[in-house]
Amino acid sequence: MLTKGISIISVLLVLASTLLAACAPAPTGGSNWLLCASDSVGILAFACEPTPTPVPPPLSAAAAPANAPMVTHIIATPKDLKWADVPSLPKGAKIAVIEGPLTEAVPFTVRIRLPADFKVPAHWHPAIERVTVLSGTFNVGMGDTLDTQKTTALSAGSVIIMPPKTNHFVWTNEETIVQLNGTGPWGITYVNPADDPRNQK
Ligand SMILES: [Cu+2]
Repeated sequence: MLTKGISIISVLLVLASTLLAACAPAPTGGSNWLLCASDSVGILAFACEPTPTPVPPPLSAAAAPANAPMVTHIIATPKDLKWADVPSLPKGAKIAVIEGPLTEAVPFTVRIRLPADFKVPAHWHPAIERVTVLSGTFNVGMGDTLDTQKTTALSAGSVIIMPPKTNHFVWTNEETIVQLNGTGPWGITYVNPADDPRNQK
């Protein structure tokens, strides 16, 4: 009888300590600790609120390690975007990375802002390029040489999707913002290497 009582108590102790261990306070705040404590006082079988995984810094190139499953949501308003120069595009273009990083085999979402009267010579990318025009006019054409007479004017709301290694070119006559979605690793190769701003140092 006594042995049975002790073994039941030890089982309960193990359960309680397991629950408390699972409810360790989140590094970002202690609110769920309180929630856990009240749960363990009440019904032991109740699981506590899962500890939120630390949020990887969004809008940052160091967001998540390669192939990591997405663990949290990303919300970005236009004022959250951090615009930076794009060494692989002619001077004047800016990029804001929302999801990435572009260098890894993970989904990415970036915004590209092109100034007015801007040209991107013929180039290709190693992965599918999905472009959504958010503002301005994105004039895009297919082929090996930039020809402003052979482009389609894509206004805000337009979409273009290109397979990997599709030679294409772009020009603008007004400031234009597009969103790129794809899966990295991303890159840009100019048909004519002399067009590559990275070669023009
Ligand atoms: Cu492109």
